[in-house]
Amino acid sequence: MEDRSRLTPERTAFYNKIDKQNMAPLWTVLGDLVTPEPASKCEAAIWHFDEIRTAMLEAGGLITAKEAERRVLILENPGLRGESKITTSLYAGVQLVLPGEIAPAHRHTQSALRFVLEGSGAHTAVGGEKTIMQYGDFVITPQMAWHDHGNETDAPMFWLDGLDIPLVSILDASFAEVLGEDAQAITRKSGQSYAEFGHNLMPVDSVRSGHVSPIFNYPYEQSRETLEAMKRGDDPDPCHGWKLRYSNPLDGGHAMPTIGTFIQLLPKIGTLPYRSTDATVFTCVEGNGKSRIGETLVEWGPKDIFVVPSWKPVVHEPAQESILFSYSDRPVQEKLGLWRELRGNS
Ligand code: GTQ
Repeated sequence: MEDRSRLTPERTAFYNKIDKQNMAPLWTVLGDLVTPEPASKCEAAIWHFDEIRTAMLEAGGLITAKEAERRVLILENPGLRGESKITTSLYAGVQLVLPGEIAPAHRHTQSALRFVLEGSGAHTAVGGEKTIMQYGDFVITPQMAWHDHGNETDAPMFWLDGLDIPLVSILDASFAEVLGEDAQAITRKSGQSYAEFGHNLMPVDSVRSGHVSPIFNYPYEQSRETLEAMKRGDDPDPCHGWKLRYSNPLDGGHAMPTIGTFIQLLPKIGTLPYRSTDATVFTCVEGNGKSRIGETLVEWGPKDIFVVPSWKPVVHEPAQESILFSYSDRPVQEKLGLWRELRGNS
């Protein structure tokens, strides 16, 4: 085994010769390509919101949302610097829209989620409908849907952006265009999608395509109420506490085709070790505590963002009952038959 990477003058000469023909030996790299378990460059890491917020307000003085198109600071995984990735397959950024600003309409094949971190009452428009955003709301921008963001309130609005940019990039499937106008035409009443699809009912002749949820704002108030109801009725799961998956009412699947989204209530007693192949981005919505991610300890409070790499065991130790929102590439791995989990210490 160990011998196969050893260089001899004959082997070196051979490798140099075939190198010019765009060929390379598999046996020197096989162990790095086909690993016995995930070997990711993605590292456990945390970003504290107060630091992000300070930097974002500084960015706010340097460039307008309109000039930037999207005024966002990318959260770059320390093991993947320069790649605009928070995990190997997903992107994260924090976006700031200041009072009176507009982030102009564009669309792209990448899907986006927003998770509101600060501010109340700014809007995003998707498919001709505006949704007003509040703390803890989970908002979807489906692929190729025109979207623009605006803030008519008198306070800055911050949200976490999660996109499948690296996934789309590896598939070479990126298409994007700008509308050429700041805001798209509004053709539907604000809240109409949620009214029609958010209550176990849907228009009888709805012809919406199934792969993305027609609900594009899952209000926090509702998610929180559901967590509380679950807590009243069920014991906590030892690894997750009380955990919900945001679902698509059309088929019960994930709300987005490429990004799985979750919200969980951690009991004060914390959780047992858990690992899964979907590297996961977390943000704390309420409470505070610590998480042990392999050898790394992260300490989080509201709006802090941390990342758990693929197959790294995670244990959550909240200081009090706490709520975490999270997202990962789980839907993709499930569709491909790749998703795995391991509960407990085994
Ligand atoms: O709001 O459309 O963080 O296109 C990165 C790319 C946000 C957006 C990002 C985007 C957007």
